[in-house]
Amino acid sequence: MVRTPLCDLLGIEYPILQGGMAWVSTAKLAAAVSEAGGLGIIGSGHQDAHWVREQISEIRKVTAKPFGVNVMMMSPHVEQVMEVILEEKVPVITTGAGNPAKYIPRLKEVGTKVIPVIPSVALAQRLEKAGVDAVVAEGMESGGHIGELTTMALVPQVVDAVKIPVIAAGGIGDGRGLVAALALGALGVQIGTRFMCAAECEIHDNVKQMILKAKDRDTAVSGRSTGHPVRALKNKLTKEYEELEKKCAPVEELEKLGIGRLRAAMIDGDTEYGTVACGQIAGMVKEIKPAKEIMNDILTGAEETLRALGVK
Ligand code: TUI
Repeated sequence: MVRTPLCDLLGIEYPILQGGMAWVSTAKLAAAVSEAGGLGIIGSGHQDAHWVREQISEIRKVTAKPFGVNVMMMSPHVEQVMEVILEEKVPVITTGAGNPAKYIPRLKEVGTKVIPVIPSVALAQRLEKAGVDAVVAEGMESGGHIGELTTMALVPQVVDAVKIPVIAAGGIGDGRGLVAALALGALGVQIGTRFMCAAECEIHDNVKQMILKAKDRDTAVSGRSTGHPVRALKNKLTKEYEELEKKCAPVEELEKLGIGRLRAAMIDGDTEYGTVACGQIAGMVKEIKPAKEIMNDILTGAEETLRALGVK
């Protein structure tokens, strides 16, 4: 089975992290991934500290294995969420959409491993100096808030620029992607979209069905002009965004259009006017199955790929 030094660093069996997706990655999904030998990650998004504490309590009821919490640095609750993470001595945090440097000393004191998601070499280097344990280099094939570089271009440049472990994310959904990431020098992968169609994932069924039907060109990036580009499945909302951006609509108008839309998709199942955030590999997701089977598919796929390449 595929194992790397990242497994020892995090106390997991396989070098697979499940993306900490807002409104998607609940304790139930994260527990299933951790139980299957990966690192399940609770996505805290814009949720408050109380919600995060409850989710940590939920995951601890069902698994004794390591887990993570993703902290969205643009959340209005970020300070209080970090306090909960410190109090609960969460094993691992990942961060997104910003720089967690100021929290690192206190997190290290309680033994929390800190793994920021980064879209560039410069930020990876800055955070390595600040003492992070690893980085997730996330390419723009990902869903949700994205950077500018592709995974293929970003990962090897980050690998060459830092000494800490690099985890690849963006456009990875099966064993071939895992092997490709390892070939680029990553010690593991973070996978989001594939786990949205896990049986344990609690998002609305409309979203799962839309992903199952998606083809390769069905995602679009909205909001480039606001400085916060978001990849999601094309629908009436992304069409409206496109038209407003073409007309050079004011940033406030564009931002107003996005408020509450992620929740509308994931919880209420509004696949027409909600933000159905997901990555470009949506076109490869063909079945809903338990997280353990998804993990097995990825791992056996990786072994088959290595065999086909003649790697022992
Ligand atoms: O964070 C994500 N994906 C997300 S966050 C999210 S909620 C949201 N919705 C609208 C706007 C913004 C967020 C939905 N999906 N992925 C990790 C990620 N982090 N991608 C890009 C970044 C990033 C961007 C800039 C990380 C650091 C950064 O640094 C800026 C700085 O402070 O230097």
